[in-house]
Amino acid sequence: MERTYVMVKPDGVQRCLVGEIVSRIEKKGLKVAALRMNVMTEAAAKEHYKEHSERPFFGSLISFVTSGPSVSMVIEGNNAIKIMRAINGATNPIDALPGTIRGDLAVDMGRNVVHASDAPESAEREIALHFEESEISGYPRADDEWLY
Ligand code: RTP
Ligand code: MG
Repeated sequence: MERTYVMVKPDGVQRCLVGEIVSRIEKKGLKVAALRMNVMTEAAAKEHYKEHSERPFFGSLISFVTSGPSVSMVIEGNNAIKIMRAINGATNPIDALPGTIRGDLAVDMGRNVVHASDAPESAEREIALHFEESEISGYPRADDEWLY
């Protein structure tokens, strides 16, 4: 089973989209293995997005992502990393297909509602940054045998 880090960004929380987003993930067949709402610290946000630290939008990205509560999750399942990227859709909502979270629920690049790790290395790094291993549950889903 693969794990990935997913966040409902502050705009998604403010727009009351948490239930909608978690529901899409659960219905797909991916397992919510950990979930928490908190305001991300500036230090955590800078570490989380450090690959973008030299980009012109870095400052506004950090202030946005720390501007209010966000929902952090560890999502688990076969191919969870690629599947979550597909569920979220393209970074820019202009390019995000209908049926994806960003395609259905967002209109602006800087307010694109969700985040998901983009590769196994970033998933491992981001999960370790935002969660203790003891916070991640290994419970079976009732429908596991039908999903797999
Ligand atoms: P995320 O990390 O948030 O899941 O998004 P992503 O992988 O699809 O896109 P990424 O390239 O990692 O960019 C991170 C976030 O920075 C904002 N961004 N703004 N103005 C710009 O050119 C620009 N490029 C990226 C977006 O909000 C993006 O989600
Ligand atoms: Mg990214």
